[in-house]
Amino acid sequence: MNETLATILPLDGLQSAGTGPLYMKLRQSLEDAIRTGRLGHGDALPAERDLADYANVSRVTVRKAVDDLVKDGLLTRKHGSGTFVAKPLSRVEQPLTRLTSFTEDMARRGLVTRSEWLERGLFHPSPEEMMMLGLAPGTKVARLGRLRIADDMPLAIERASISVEFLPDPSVVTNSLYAELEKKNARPVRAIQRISACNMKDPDAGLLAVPIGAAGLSIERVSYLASGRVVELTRSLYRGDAYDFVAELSLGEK
Ligand code: 16G
Repeated sequence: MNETLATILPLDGLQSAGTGPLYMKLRQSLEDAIRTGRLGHGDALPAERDLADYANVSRVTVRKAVDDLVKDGLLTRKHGSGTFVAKPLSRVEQPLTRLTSFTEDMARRGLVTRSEWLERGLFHPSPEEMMMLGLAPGTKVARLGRLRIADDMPLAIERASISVEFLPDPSVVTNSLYAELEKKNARPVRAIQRISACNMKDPDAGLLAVPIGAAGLSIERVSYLASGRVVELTRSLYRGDAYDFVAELSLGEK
């Protein structure tokens, strides 16, 4: 084991090399092994005790180095089975001109999507929902709050409000909201989307598996039917490290 470790993780002079805390030096050696591919995606890290023995440091030092790499997304901990080298994050490039759904966008990229439900039901609307969705007094609103996950990576938190007229029973939405709206001839044909920068707070940061304060994109989408009726008001929080929104620009007519 130590012979293999010596090739994967050369630690010559870890104790004497340079200044700075020991855990940072160990962290750097582990990071180098990951970045150069000596430790590949999915590889298991040796047990904390073995790593501590091999590097001749305390288990606390190993834990701090590993914690740091987990926080930065280079390693992941799987409950009960150990610590593994994480899959590198590939950014999603999302055109800003097509009115597509999350499920369709991910399917086009060959990614498998799933959602964790944060909220799904009928509620008394807020004054904003009443106004934006044009709800009659006394009617309810359907709310769908979801953590959206593609290939096991949480990408966004989406909170959608839909008039009961278009979605009387929110429990019918299992995967795609737009697919359900389509069945009712209420799939939006036009939308206005507003994107702004934000910093992640808890509990959103925890759900999206990013550190508190990490960069995020806050997106509001108001979608319309051909008749001009608003069908959807959705507020979303996307991971800033996972998304590029791309718009094609052309020279306007003079
Ligand atoms: C997209 C939309 C969201 C819409 C959802 C429907 C953005 C920022 N948001 O994620 O407004 O509700 O798609 O997806 O693009 P679904 O049909 O997979 O539920």
